[in-house]
Amino acid sequence: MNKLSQNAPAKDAGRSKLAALNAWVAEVAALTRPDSIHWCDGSDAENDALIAQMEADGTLIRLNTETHPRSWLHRSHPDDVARVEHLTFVCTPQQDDAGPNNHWMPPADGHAKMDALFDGCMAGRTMYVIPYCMGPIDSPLSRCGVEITDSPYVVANMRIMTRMGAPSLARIEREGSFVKGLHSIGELDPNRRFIMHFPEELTIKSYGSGYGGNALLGKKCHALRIASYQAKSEGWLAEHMLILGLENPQGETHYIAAAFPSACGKTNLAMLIPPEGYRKDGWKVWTIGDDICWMRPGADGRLYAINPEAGFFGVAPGTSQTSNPNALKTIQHDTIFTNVAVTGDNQPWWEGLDKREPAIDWRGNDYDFSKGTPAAHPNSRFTVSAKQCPSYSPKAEDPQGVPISAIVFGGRRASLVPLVFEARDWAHGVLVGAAMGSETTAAATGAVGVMRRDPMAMKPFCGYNFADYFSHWLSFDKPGAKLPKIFHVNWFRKGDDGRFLWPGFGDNLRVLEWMIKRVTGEAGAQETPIGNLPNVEDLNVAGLEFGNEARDKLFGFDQAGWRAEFESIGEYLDGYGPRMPQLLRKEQQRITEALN
Ligand code: OXD
Ligand code: MN
Repeated sequence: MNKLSQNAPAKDAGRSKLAALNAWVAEVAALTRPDSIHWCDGSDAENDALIAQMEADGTLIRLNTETHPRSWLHRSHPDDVARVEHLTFVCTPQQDDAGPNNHWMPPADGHAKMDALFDGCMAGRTMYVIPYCMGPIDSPLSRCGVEITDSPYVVANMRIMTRMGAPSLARIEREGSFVKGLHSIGELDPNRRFIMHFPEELTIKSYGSGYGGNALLGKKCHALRIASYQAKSEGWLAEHMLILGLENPQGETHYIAAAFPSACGKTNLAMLIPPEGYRKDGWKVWTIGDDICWMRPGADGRLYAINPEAGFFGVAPGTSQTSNPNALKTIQHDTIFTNVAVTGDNQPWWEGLDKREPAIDWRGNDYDFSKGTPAAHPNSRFTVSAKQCPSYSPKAEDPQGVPISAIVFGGRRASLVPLVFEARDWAHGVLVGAAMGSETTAAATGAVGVMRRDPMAMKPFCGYNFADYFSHWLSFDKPGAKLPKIFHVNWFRKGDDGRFLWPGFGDNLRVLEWMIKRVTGEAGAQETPIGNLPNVEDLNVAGLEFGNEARDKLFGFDQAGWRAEFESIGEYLDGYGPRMPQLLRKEQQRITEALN
């Protein structure tokens, strides 16, 4: 037995609320047959021992200790670098409950398939039991889970991404309920890889991958797929959204939740540094979260949100002093990098970081410039505690969450979609979210740059039928509700020459300011069938220069193009059949008529 495996199991008490947990751990151990079992307490000593073990066996490579203290590089199996949507299943008794948006399997078949893979898979390995809490440990909005895994890399990442260890176990003991997540890296064979969800059993089984979204089960599997299902039955929302606070010169802070598909700039927006003029005037952006948002109505009718995560699992390529200086500061120490390149002096490097030359590529080979392939994997990542971020808000730890003033949807759209528009009311806003489209990115395996509908950026993450999900969203509009305004943005509109028309990054603050001024009734807009668009003069564009093409495309609206778009949205909604809420269909028809 290694040093880590000598700790005692959780307080054994057949009578305590941990009985169910103890029984499940015993059942999993009987199936997977590990050499030893280690209950994670989340302590520094435990982490140090795990890191030392991973450094010794080559799982982690120490980076330059002067420039990046206590930071590590992990090189994954080259076939295991992203989420695998085609191998991700939602197992409900009725296929219709999973919906056309999910791959489906009957629960009994799902369990049988997974249990056959798990049979004996931990022989020769240590089985780690990770109690964790998604959200501040004392928040009524938080939920607990336990992940069992045979990957020490997963343990080290879960320690950063969640509130993991003894306090979570204590909460599980108090509450008695938790989400069960069983994970094994198996043989890392793409042909023996599945990520299965059993929402009605609050259970996840994941085999054959060590990649974040497939293996850190607190993240996409629990906090989105299982939580979205729980949220529907309990009257809240689990969303793929960043949360930020926008503080104005008067010292008032408005909170904004924004949904963008994976690798579309959520981390950059969440950590935005305002342009110089704004900074001088006293504007500030506070980071609450960069990927996931759980919201529920408070006693005053507003939606209150928490970030269930405790860290960032951010996309490295493109992160730079220009795009996200706060992220660069955040990842300067105590960070795990996965699949980045390294420089000659062993510093992490990725495309877009700076002009230095990488020496070793993400696979560990000497970097060969002549091949023209990227040195870092396009989906290379950093895992880092949110507390290291200079803009991290103390309100992120508030058990009550923060009140949301605006919800933003957005995607990568090279054409048609203007910079920003406002939905006229909640139902229209739900349609705007449901109709969202975006070009695919490297965050999932498969083709990149293909436009697909990605409602509320939840296409890969909604744990049940999208038609029911849209009904659930619509149900929040009831007497007494004080719902946020809903907006749509597109930072990625291109001109005829293929260049981006909007500067993006810090300048996105100008758009956020307009949104908050719409909320407070201080900014103007023109009404159009697709929603309220700012005139150029409604936005503070001081210091920016736009040619006619940029003005037209960013602030204008192309009626014929939108007519075609709404026809395609109608067809998309029809794909969900009779479960699609009539109200959404009516909204689509209302706008189609206005466009005609
Ligand atoms: C992520 C993703 O890792 O969306 O956040 O893929
Ligand atoms: Mn994400």
